[in-house]
Amino acid sequence: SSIDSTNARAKELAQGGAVHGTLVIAEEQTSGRGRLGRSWVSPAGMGIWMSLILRPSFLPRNASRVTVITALAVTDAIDKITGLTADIKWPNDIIINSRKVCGILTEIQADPDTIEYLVVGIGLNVNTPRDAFPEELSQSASSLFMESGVKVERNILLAGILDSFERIYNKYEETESFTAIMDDYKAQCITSNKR
Ligand code: BTX
Repeated sequence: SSIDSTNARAKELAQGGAVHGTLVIAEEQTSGRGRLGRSWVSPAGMGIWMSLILRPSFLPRNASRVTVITALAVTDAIDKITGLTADIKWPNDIIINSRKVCGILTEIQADPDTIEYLVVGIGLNVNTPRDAFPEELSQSASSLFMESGVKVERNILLAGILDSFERIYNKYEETESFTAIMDDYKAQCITSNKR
């Protein structure tokens, strides 16, 4: 129900041998983390705060591709379940109407040619009302509820994200071909060809 950070917990579990596909999900994070030591606001009961443990067969240098796959899975599920059109801001933000609704944090433990484990953290503002964001995020952050005016069943969205993720990830792992995935990413990426 409440945890410091699902990414931190997932890394502990992975270190202890948790299997590929283990999911850590919380109603609330008290120290949700973004990249580069930044924090992620994760109030109780309003969003999806989760971390997936993976043990990929591909090389560590391709680990960042999981962020791309995750971004596509999240936008696909948002589109299918809410009808909202979400864009991707390189490399790891999901944006609707110029505001951030989701961030992705991918962390790996690897040696030079093997990934021991990878943790992909997803923070998605689902039913967050405007006044639940701190003042400093009032211009930059949004939620699916704020954009559509409709509350979304988080379990259904969660299932949709995992379903899309599994489809795209498994196809990549089987074929090791990233071209089609990158084409989809570029088509949705609002930072392409911009400074
Ligand atoms: P980021 O470093 O790209 O973005 C962090 C920045 O986004 C913050 O500095 C702040 O400006 C803004 N921000 C913070 N909270 C929110 C929010 N709820 N909505 C919109 N903007 C916000 C992005 O990092 C990666 C975030 C991953 C979060 C997930 S949640 C599950 C998992 N566990 C964990 O500790 N982190 C990940």
